[in-house]
Amino acid sequence: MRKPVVLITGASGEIGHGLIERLAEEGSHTLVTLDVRELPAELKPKVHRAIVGSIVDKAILDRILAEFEVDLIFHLAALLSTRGEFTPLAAHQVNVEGTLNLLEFAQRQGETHGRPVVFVYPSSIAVYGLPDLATKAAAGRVAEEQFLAPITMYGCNKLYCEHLGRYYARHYRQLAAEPLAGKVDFRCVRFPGLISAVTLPSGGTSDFAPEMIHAAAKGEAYACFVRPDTQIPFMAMPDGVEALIALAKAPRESLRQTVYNVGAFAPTAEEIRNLVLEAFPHAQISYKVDTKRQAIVDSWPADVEDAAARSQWGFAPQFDLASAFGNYLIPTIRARYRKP
Ligand code: AKB
Repeated sequence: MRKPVVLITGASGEIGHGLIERLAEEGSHTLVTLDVRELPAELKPKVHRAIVGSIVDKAILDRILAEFEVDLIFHLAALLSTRGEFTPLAAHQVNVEGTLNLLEFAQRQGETHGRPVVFVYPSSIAVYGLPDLATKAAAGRVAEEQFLAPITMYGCNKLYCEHLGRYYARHYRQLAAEPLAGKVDFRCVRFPGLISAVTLPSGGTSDFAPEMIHAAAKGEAYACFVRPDTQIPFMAMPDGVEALIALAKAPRESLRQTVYNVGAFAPTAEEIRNLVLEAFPHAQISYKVDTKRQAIVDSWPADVEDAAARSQWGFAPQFDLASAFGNYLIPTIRARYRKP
């Protein structure tokens, strides 16, 4: 009686835009979206239902449970690191309580239709907490089990939700008379800074990269809020979307862990600036370091070790630094702001 669908939360955000385009292109899923903001008009024809509401509203999730049969969830809704530092309790409510609501929703879906619900969850390099720059430089490419000491509310939220997902997948109500775990097939990628050519950055601390490019393309001066030597891993948004889809499709038996690093390239802010100046020679890009946001980015790894994702479910980013800029970011962003 219930319509089988894929549920995407946070669908109006940076990742959601690309994910909806790709899944609609594939055409093999009926999409239902949930976001506190209206779904952008250009995406609405690609989805079956665009619900405006919050993941913290259990009544909305109950209504979705009653109407739709969900086998796959992409849970993208989150308040990112910078925004979360201005409203830490709101970040906890959305990022943790909202995610707990979604995990409980997935559990109930699995109990009603009898199949595991694949729950794809984007975590972040924000779960890492390198104690100082010397340790960050020595650590190089950080593995999933290293330096898990986040210094932002967002990073704390993401790390705790990784554990929540593992609990639902393996240990849920383990003292019950009947086994109830296993209804939620939790799968998580820890994203680096994602750079989209299509959507504008929204409240992240890795946003200096996309902000710099978009400002140059608009002919606006930009003061980068981190030092020139600042290095963290990044990824072009299309590769982030492909990673979510590939992880969702991976055969259960091929996955030997629940949380995976994924990376593509790890430039310094100055290397990004140089690439932007190559494309926009008149761009005015200065540095005005925000020491507090700098401290957040300095706690994140210079790069990540992602061999497990590559070997267990075939993660393979299409874009390296040069092609991300040359073939995706610069041409798409330039076209976006080209004056008619
Ligand atoms: C942020 O900057 O908060 C996010 C992230 C790195 O997860 N883009």
